[in-house]
Amino acid sequence: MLMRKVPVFVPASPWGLRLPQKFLFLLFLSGLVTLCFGALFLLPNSSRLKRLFLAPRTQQPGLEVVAEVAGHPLAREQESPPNPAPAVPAPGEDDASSQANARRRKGWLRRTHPTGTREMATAARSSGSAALRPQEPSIPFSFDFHAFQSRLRHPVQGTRADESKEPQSLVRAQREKIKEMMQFAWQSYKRYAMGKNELRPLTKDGYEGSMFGGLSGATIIDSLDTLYLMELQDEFQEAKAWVEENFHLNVSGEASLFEVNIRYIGGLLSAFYLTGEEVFRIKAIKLGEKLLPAFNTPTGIPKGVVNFKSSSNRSWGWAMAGSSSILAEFGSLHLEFLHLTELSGNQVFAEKVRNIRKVLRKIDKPFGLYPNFLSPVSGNWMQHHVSVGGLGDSFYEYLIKSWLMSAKTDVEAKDMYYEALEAIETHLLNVSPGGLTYIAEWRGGILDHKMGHLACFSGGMIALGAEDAKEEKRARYRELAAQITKTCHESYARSDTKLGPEAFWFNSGREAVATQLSESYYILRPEVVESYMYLWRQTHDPIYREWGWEVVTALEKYCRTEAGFSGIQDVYSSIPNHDNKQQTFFLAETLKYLYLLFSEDDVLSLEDWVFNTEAHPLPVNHSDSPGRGGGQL
Ligand code: DMJ
Repeated sequence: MLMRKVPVFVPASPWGLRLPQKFLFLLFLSGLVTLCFGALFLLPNSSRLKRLFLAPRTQQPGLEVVAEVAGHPLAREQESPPNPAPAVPAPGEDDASSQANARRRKGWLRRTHPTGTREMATAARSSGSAALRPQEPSIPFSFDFHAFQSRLRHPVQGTRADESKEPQSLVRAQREKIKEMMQFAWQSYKRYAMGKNELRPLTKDGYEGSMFGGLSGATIIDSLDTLYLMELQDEFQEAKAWVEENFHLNVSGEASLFEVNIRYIGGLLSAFYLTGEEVFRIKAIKLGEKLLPAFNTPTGIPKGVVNFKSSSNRSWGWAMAGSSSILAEFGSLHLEFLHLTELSGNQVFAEKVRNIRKVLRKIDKPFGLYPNFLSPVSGNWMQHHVSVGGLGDSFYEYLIKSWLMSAKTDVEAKDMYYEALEAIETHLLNVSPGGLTYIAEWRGGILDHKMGHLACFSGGMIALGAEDAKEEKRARYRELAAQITKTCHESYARSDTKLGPEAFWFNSGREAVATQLSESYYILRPEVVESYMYLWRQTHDPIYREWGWEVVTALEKYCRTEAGFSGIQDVYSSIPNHDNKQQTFFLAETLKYLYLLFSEDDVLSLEDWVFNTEAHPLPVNHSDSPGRGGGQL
């Protein structure tokens, strides 16, 4: 019996069966641990697990975003990276920050070359510049920025002229002067109004206005691509840092669908396509989503105003007593909305604008013309006022540009454009007794013999569309574009300041001049220089650069103030009465088009880009290029 009482914890012998069992068990356990840990690094979509196990600062800032930009599946589900990029310090800050700034600048330069996307990604990673703010959720997408950039046919900033051969060339000096104007406009805005929508240069303060529903920084977002294009690196970084740190979308006012789309969404989309910086893509899409309630109408034709707080909509009170949507407003969404779908994978944006097209296609057009007021409830025209100036203008522009942006596959847009142009030619086009060609306004068959400054974009539009017209019309459209642009130049040349009035008439022997003070103002608008730019690219006739330079000279003389550029109240008075406003489109459009007028044709080549109506370049869908990934455009 005693013999049976062996203590259980004493091995029968040191080399008995229990020890090898233990050894094997330990071996198995350690193998299991190694396998699990290794899996963290080997399995796809493991970034969340990594974050659990690795201290945030051991990850490279922005790495996942860069992977996402390159279409890497690893990043699809990632949340915002833990270390957002620091804001760029203002010039004159301490040494450490200027070194960081210099590093960022270097990265920026490398990112400008479209074929150097690998370098761009590296630069974005090393500067942390693609990082999002922690509260900004990522939006999964499969857009391959690398493939997109490799499809561009020209470098964004053009091939470099050999400047050593022509160091003092006139055109280069002119371009530099325009760049200096942009720098001055930006610095003035930054100094007195940073973060506000616009600068008031006389009172040296900022102005918010009521068009943007509480969104801020309209000048910043409208300026991003111009700063980038002009290689104003420090200024571009300042603008980008503001977007990263301070551009908040949780606002609750009433906004103009049109203005938010063309300025904010257009500006953010361009900034994304030029740089690949994720922050611009995310904010463009998020803002696009905030605009969608405008489309909640029986026809799907959006109303002009959207309430960001209640997600309700309404028409402008002045639009047929609040009953109408405006042709130029709902007709100028197509380019941006297709790109929102392209960059988000969300079909809703494309569906909204395709529906607008469908409604317009179906509805009867008086004499083939498109009136400016349409009921979003019944889908009927509310008044027969037709104009290629205000209220109508960019609707026509977006038809021809939709055709071009689709790499000439959107035949419906093309047909609609040429049919509309035929009708305009037949019913609105006139030649004055003095031989000036102009496009009048049409009110149920009666003509107003006037052109608005806004209508002067049409010279450029007709030039842009001339090449794809029926063969027998091509020369005619080229000539028409040149004639209209000449008339718009006359409206400048006939004023004391050599700047053009808001509207000019062809009546009783007075031609291309405003007839009352209320139409004599100039608010830094771009349409005339926009046409000079397109006509220059089409003809290379030096007259367009001469005319463009006249505008530069006049802007310097009459619109430049101590603290920025300002509009003037009367172009017929050589003693300027400033309106105290530096409009955002002066930086987005007027200065950009002037700069392009004095640049080579392959800078933002028209083979690669279409400009939205706020001059923000959006890429053409080169579907014939290898690597094209079934886009929406
Ligand atoms: C810009 O905001 C756009 O060009 C728009 O289409 C019409 N007008 C202004 C500039 O004049």
